[in-house]
Amino acid sequence: LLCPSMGPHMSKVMESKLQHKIAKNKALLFALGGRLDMEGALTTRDRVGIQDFVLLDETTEVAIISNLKKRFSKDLIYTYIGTLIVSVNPYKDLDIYNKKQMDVYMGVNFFELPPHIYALADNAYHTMLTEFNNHFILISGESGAGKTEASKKILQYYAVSCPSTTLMNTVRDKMLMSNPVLEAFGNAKTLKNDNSSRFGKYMDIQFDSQGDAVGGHILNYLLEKSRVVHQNHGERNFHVFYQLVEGGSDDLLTQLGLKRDVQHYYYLTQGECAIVSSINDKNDWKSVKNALQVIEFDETNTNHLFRVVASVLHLGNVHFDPDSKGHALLKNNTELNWVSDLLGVDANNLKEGLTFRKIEAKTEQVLSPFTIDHAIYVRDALAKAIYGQTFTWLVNRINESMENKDSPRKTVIGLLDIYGFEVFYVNSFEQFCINYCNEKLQQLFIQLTLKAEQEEYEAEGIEWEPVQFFNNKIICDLVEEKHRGIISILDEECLRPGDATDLTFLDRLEEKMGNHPHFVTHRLADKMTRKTLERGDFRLLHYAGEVTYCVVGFLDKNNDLLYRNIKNVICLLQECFSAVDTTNKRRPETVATQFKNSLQKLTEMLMAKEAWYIRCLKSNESKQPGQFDEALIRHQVKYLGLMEHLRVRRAGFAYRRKYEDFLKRYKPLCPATWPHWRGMPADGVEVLAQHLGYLPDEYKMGRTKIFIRHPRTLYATEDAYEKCKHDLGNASKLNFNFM
Ligand code: AD9
Ligand code: MG
Repeated sequence: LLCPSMGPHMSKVMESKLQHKIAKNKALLFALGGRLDMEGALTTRDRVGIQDFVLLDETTEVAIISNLKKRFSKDLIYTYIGTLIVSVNPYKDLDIYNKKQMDVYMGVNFFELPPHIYALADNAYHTMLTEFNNHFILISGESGAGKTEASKKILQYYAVSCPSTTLMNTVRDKMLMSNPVLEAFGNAKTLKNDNSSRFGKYMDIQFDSQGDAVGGHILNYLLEKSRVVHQNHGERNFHVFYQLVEGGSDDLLTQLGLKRDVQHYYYLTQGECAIVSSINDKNDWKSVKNALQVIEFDETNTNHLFRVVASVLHLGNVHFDPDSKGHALLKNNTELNWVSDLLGVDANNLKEGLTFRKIEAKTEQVLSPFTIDHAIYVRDALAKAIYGQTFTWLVNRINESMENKDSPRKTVIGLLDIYGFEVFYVNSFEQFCINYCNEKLQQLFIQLTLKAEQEEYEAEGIEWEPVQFFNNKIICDLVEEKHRGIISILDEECLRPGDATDLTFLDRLEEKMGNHPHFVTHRLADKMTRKTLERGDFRLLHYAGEVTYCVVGFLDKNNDLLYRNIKNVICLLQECFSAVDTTNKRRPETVATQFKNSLQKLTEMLMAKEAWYIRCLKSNESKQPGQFDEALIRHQVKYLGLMEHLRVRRAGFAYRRKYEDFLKRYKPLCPATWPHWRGMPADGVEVLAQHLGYLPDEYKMGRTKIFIRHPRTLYATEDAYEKCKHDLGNASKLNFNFM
């Protein structure tokens, strides 16, 4: 029991133990890849690759990619770097997400089984329970890499595997069912992903002290509202529109005045791809309706939701003709009457709001007629506002439904699933916001992992080789710095009375940012990147690659203004629009500034939690199973900083634990420390380490923690501990607390 279980003396005991385990659970063969190498299990390693990059022989890019490729070809899509998971999108259903698999991963030591997001979910959960602290799982990667799928799998894991009561089951069902509803309203087909998240989502899963999931809360970030009125070629509007038209019952469509023909609706046809082979709108409609019931949407709320969706479709079909002076006249009243009917607003007010601007002079109100372009602009602004507010209302209702009303809340695990980095042929304000958000998350990752890791070594007084990594703070600053960043300059132009336009905004940018190493103006483009820029474009060199943004629409989208008289019209939609305050005369914050502030708050909130990471990689651009595009993977490996992360982990130590905790757990393994160690915990750990036969190079003693270089050392200690626990428990019936 107490024999040295490590180092040169370990082989016999450990070997037989390993053989036994291997026979029992083949998974361990993969898990202990590094160690098994030494024992001649090279074939396994050759076949399926190494499951933790920390155990790779060399940390070159070639080695990493070849390992990923090897594993991908065997449908092993997950690989660890320490406790971080790298996931490669398989673009096919794998039989690894089921109750059986969940059971396998429940309560198992992180490295004992093949990598899986269940292992990460389970470890976050158990750490939360034992350490009584809050956690979050940061899921990142570019558009289509698999973030949303990963977040759903994790939620399912908690829903299925945490202890439960009937009451809790309802909360869980609601959390699970919030997904199809939010995806219907917030996801859409883009060129990158058939189910692309067009909003950012952070979901707290709240647990009580028993570990029961007792509630949930969602924060949503900047919905891409412009999609409601415009879609690029090959893209669609939000799923819910197609679902309703394809799947709604005949009765419902009649009530809403809709035709069962997506081609009939201007807002659904601009991308010319209403039908997508991977999407079944009819079935999805059924799931959404069912989900709405689970999250306790009563008939009134559900009706309200459908009426809004239908009203947007009708609004898109409101067209204008010019009168003799070129002013906008409604082509006909049919669609407008439907809108007024569905939203319960006065048709004349609505008509006036769409074709005139009401200017309030000192004593009177003057109506100024719109041109056709202007009327279309106002119509689209109204559609976006209605949809955007409805989305916020929906999230609020879902939150009310998932609210934990009874159990005292203890701790949370947050799931962050935000729109991934994206580059299209034409990139606009939306991509600017999305890519900025990804910069912020990369910065958070850097701060929390690479820097934290280095700082911890320094704080613990442990020597190590500093690892150079690219810190994208410079790009975050470029975008968000007060008074100097792009957002500030954009806001200044938005507020500047007079002749401010998208192009004057670009001029200001060029004046102020001209020399920034990550900003390229069209004047400098040739020199710097040899790629020309159109007048009207600027280019940012993001951490994940360069993106050319077209400034057209930046000011408008950032202002996101609705004329007062049209605002008054939608204000009649009392419940949905309680957030629209027409009495407030102060100019609201611009869209980019609101977004910046909300990201700032999010970052601060996350910094106070313990982090877990899933880095998702896109395997190919054509969304095909079995295709591993090496160049694409290499690019992502590079910009996600996986090499640096690995080097940091390798330069350092895979495992670390506070002396007190380490001693508390493993003290039964050594007669000198069991049952009590009277001295300093650090001295006790040293005695323990010596006794366990740790080689000098294998561990370091920091100021407050022991650092262990390889996971295998820990596995062996854990094995000894498990055996000891068993033997001691049987032999003496001692009632001691091991952990
Ligand atoms: V975006 O930034 O929201 O545009 P995501 O969220 O990263 O993006 P998503 O999770 O939606 O990507 O995955 C894209 C598609 O890849 C899914 O619709 C699935 O068809 C496919 N996918 C992703 N992960 C898995 C998986 N683990 N197993 C099978 C997967 N298919
Ligand atoms: Mg997504």
